[in-house]
Amino acid sequence: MTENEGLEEVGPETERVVLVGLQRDADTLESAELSLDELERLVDSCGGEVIDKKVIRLRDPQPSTLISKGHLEMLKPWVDASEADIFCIDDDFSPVQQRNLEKYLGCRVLTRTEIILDIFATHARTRESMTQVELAQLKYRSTRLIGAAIASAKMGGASARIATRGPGEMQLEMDRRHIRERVQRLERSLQVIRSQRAIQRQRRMKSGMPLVGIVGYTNAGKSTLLNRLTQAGVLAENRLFSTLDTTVRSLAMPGGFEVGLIDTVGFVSKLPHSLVAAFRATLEEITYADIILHVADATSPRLDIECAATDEILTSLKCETTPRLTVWNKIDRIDDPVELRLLPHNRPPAVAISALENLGIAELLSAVEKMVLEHGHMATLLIPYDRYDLVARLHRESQVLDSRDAPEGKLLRCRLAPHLSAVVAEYLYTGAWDDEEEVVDEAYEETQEDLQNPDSR
Ligand SMILES: Nc1nc2c(ncn2[C@@H]2O[C@H](COP(=O)(O)OP(=O)(O)OP(=O)(O)O)[C@@H](O)[C@H]2O)c(=O)[nH]1
Ligand SMILES: [Mg+2]
Repeated sequence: MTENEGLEEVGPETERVVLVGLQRDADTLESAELSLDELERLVDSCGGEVIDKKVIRLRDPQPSTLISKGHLEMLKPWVDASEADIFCIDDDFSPVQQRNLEKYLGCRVLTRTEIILDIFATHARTRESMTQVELAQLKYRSTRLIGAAIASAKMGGASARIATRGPGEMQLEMDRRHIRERVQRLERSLQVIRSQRAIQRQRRMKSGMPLVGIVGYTNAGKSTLLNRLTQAGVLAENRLFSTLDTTVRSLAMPGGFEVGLIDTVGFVSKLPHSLVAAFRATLEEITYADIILHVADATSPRLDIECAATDEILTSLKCETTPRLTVWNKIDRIDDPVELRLLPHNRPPAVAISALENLGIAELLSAVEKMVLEHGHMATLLIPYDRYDLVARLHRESQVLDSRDAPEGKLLRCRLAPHLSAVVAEYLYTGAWDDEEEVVDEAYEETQEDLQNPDSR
């Protein structure tokens, strides 16, 4: 029973949150503090108010409470004095540890993962992202449903909000069988979403437009960059995880040809596995990009950690070999000329820009164009002798790797510049290259079929 029972709802009160960072043996105090600052921003993003925060050394994690008895005795009066509704630790820990901490401290205890899941639940707008978030939450919470999570959700009373959103308390109380059924249903609808995405993707691929994926840590300025380049009108805000969906817009390169630019969900350190798994359909778009733009906030105090987290997630998506351009953003906030000069030499190839203040955008565009041209698709062409103009153009505007004379015309192997793919579509060659069995792989045969019969798929 709460004091307010029977009274009119007067709008949500902000929950009071205290944060505890853990400095493990491998961490410096500074890195633990920076991670805790990020947790503060995460809590802020889901509407909580951080009252106070502390870093403690974690030498010997306790199986029952994670934190040692000594530390707990020190923390208890601090939690009481701050009148906190939520005690949040900057890490993931077991449901048993969570339940014991709640019993001892007398308030709700949350993991970092629960905060991130809650932000996703608050920001999800489309059917796709809502389905993905609900799936991630159910999977995470079902592993913690040994009474602890329910007790935890109840502990805050009717006013508890953070980490109780999404699948509501009622759903949390469903038995495991019900949860399993719901998970299966969500997985099925995600499967439908994935196949719809595949169809859209195929259409884009047929258009021959190269794809450029914008990736990077949350709040790096990805959506601001997409808006700057294409007037896409995507929401860009100073809060973590503004974007949970994928937007694709076409962008004309200085040379005239178009690329598809993709903006998508940002990354964060210790991104929960359940979220990566649930957001596979969204993240998958990146795996089809011909080029990746890694946007990084050049002014972030956690730059190395943020870049490493991005690298790690790209590797887990098997994108580590996709050609990558580092885009150092927010240079309007850097005054030191030496730092500015050095930036493009860090993680090359790289460019330095300000998406907000429109600095370095021309350089960025030419760097993207250069990369797209360099890494254009491989193609084998048979050009009739009366189209020597085309052969000359290919030599000029694409990279011709090999050429030989055949009775019907000139055979060329080239890395095709994207703007030429439509021009030469009718000359794609599927026969054998001299003594080789098959020069052209299945992909080109499929392309050929698609070009002749665009409605076949
Ligand atoms: N000073 C400065 N701020 C920038 C720049 N680019 C983006 N920002 C700000 O950084 C914040 C985050 O920008 P977003 O474009 O939403 O970042 P994002 O990478 O899309 O973030 P998520 O979608 O949350 O992952 C906003 O407040 C922007 O105004 C820049 O070049 N300079
Ligand atoms: Mg965004």
